[in-house]
Amino acid sequence: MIDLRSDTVTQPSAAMREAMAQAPVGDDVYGEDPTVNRLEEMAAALLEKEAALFVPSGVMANQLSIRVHTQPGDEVIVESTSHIIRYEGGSASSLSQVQLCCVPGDRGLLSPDQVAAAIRPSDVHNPSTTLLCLEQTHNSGGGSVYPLAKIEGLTGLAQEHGLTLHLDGARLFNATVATGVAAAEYAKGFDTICFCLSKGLGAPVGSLIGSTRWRIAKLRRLRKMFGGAMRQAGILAAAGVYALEHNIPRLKEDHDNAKHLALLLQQIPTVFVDPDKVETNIVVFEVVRPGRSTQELLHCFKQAGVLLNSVGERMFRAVTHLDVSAQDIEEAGKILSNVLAA
Ligand code: TLP
Repeated sequence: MIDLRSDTVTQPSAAMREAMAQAPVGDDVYGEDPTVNRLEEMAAALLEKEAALFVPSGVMANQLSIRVHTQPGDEVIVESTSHIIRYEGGSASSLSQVQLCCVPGDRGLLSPDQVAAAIRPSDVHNPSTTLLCLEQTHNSGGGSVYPLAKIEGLTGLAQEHGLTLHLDGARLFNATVATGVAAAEYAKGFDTICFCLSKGLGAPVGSLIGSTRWRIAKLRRLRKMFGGAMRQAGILAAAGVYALEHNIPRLKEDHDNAKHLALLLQQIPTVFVDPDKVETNIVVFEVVRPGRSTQELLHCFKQAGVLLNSVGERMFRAVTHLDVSAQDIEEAGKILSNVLAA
């Protein structure tokens, strides 16, 4: 089975498991886990932030960040198809009691004009717009990369209006590898920035949030409150240390594989895809063949040996990752072509 549902499906390698088995550990709630401390220091250094916090998931990283920046009743600007609005179970409204102002972007990317129009004027009737959240790379946008200049425009605008800024950088390193821009450059204007270890970097668990020392202290308390403080978490953090040391540059292979898959898909008459828009490891494509439902198509692909996710009516997402080789991509292209010709 060629599993292209997500880069979250990656298995920890033998070397990563070995690093986990050997990790020195302690009780992280007491701040005594040397491997967690090491991972947090590595993340802070990569992001050039004062400190970082290890949390169990990307959703928790986003939700803790929203909580730390807002008061109940505030409004948070997000892109309409962002992970925060689509895939986090409505948690911003239940855990932080904020409302989300959804602005539709171009492949997930917002412009400063759009954000400026969404910021509420100060008026007793209006919610206070206090936070802008961006996503790098943009998942539903098809792995699109926010150019640094655009980020700088948005962070500058938000700062002028007194907004705080959070970056959901679940796939931040896909952006750094695609563009050559350092993670710290992208991180600069953000008050909090998170990235995931459990996607293309191949670790089984975990995300990191980078910020100032005082905000990380607040986030640490909130993490406890949200039930995300862990004990001998070094066993998990060791996988993260390994991932940061070994698995960043190889993301380029995933990007090459995604581009190649898009080129193969483009040759199928019933598929619409633009390979020029594939910048990182996500390929979103449309099947324009009427007659079979999205679920039926997913089932047929699976029967033939390829797992995909749907992201809309006859819209599919294929994500490349470290457990998928160039040969698997050739094979997947053939399988999808045969299924759609049948
Ligand atoms: N994305 C998952 C699903 O939840 C959709 C995937 O398969 O792509 N931010 C972004 C941009 C993400 O893509 C994800 C996961 C998260 C946050 C949440 O990370 P986890 O799953 O660790 O909570």
